[in-house]
Amino acid sequence: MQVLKLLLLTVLLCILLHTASVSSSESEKDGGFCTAEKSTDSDTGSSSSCGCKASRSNLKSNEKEAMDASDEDVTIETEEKDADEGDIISKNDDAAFDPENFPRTNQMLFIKGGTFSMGTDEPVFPADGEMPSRKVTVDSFYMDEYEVSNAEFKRFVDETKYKTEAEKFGNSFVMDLYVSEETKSKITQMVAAAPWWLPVDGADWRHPEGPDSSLLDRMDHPVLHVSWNDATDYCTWAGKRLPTEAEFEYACRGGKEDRLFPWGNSLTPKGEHWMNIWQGEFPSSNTEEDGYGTTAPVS
Ligand SMILES: [Ca+2]
Repeated sequence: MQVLKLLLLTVLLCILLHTASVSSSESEKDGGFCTAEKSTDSDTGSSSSCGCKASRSNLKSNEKEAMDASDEDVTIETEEKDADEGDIISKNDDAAFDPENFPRTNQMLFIKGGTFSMGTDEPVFPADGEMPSRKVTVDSFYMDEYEVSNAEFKRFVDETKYKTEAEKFGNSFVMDLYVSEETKSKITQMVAAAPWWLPVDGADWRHPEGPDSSLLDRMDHPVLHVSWNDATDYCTWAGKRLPTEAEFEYACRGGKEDRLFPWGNSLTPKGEHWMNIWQGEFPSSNTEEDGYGTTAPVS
């Protein structure tokens, strides 16, 4: 049951992150990972930009740091590219990827509440259960501008010593196209309904494709292998909460009605890729025409 549960949560997170990537190209109200209620912070006499009742008293200062850091160049030590695989993994697990080297990505945007058409009468995949289209009203809220990066998640783990459910279970599901042959050779089980998701021992947020993978050059990519429980605990630490499905969809739509994407209905406006999805034959071949085979940087 734990394996099945993790599979479902992994798929759910991929969908959420994918949707967030869609919206991050152009929308000012793009999706994120955490959200917070609109508040005037009257208790503190201040008005933080996120408005949330932060459990971390330094949230406001952190956000200022984020704004200050946003103009700084991101520096990744390139010499690590020359290290051998084992060395890379050990460095990855240590302080070599100090999140202080990365700009904060916990900025929030205010999204004014309203009524919108949620779902669709013309679903691409009816099994997703997104039909019919119905009117839904949401209150104003704040939402993270970016998905939670590996660097941001590492701050949480470093501070709380948190263990994700994938780490506790000892495995998670990975797309077979991105699993090494050595790792594949150790897999003895598959899920008949989705054989491209392989249960990989040792796959977790630090090792997205299994024990022989690392976060090298991906600290600014969205964290993976995070369950709903993990995400909820992260948000609590950050003084926020997860968005509801309605809030998330409302934000991702960017104020548009009856549009497939925040910018309109064209998959590739001006012949350009404005979002990171799969190109090629799913699930056997990804041509990566949009520049990314898996995740893309969150900002
Ligand atoms: Ca892609």
